Amino acid sequence: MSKIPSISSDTMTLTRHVLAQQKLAKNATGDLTQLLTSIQTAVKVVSFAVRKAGITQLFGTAEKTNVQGEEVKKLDVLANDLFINMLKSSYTTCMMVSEENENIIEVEAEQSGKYIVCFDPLDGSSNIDCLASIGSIFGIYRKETDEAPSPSLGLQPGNKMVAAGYALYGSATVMVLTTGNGVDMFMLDPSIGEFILIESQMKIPLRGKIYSINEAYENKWEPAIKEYVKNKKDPSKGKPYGARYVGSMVADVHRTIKYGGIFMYPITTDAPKGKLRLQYECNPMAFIVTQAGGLATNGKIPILDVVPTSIHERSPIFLGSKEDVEEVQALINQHAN
Ligand code: AHM
Ligand code: MG
Repeated sequence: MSKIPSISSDTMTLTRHVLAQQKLAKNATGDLTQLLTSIQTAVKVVSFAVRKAGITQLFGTAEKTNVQGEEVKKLDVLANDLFINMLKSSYTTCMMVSEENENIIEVEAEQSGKYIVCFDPLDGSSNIDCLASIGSIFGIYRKETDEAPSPSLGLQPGNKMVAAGYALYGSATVMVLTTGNGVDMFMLDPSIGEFILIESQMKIPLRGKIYSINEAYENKWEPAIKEYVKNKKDPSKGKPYGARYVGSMVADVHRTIKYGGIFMYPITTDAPKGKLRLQYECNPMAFIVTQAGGLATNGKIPILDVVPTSIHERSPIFLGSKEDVEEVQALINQHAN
């Protein structure tokens, strides 16, 4: 008689996990659970589309039009539409800020809710065509007043976030999430289409052995960053670090959380404010890393304390293991004095 493979009958799914947390929170209405469910749906479809795009490219089965005869959407446009449509129809969101939209996205009154969501629907898009890892990033804020949606409502500092997460479309699809009570990781099980809890209360090592920065810009860095990276390669300053840089923030930050070390995107002479965006790249990652016991700074103050002045504002960022971030910060301070 053939045996049924062992299947858990008590799997901790992402939705179940969020529901359990909601039960613990005072005055919870279930809206955040609903919101996160809508993001999960967007992420599942993006994950499917990313895998399909890979196969399409490898086997040359590109369809130029879909069944309705419409042009097949580019992945980043598709991901953006998915996030917007799923969030709108969750009845939990009043306003969105997306990397793909110059202006805020307002939700009509009938569908509006109390949350503001800032997201980068498909980060690392230059990696799509070579099949390297890409991701989605999001940060969730509460609308604290009765004001109508406006860009100024999207200018809350990161320390006001109620939840943040990212999805990594790598060799598997994972979602890493915090609602302010630590960080948990869920892996998409394609056989049941559910995110399953695989690591609870993730903790970033106190110190790592890897630095992650685009070293091609060395000539454009400030002296403190040059010195820091030089030190990391100098055997007389301790065991040299390894270097890793995917060029996809989600992949680089995920590795940093798992293995420890530091991820840096400092200012350069070409990008005097840094490259990465505060509201939907730096802040959600800073919240997650901080919740995992690490640090995230812009080189002056914690990223989460920066008060944004525009929705697409850029910021330099140094994040990762506590001791590694403290070390680069100490050098930056030393050079500033
Ligand atoms: P994108 O939002 O246009 O994809 O750019 C963001 C990406 C990050 O994922 C990554 O950390 C960074 O840009 C890499 O930039 P660079 O190629 O300058 O090193
Ligand atoms: Mg991006």
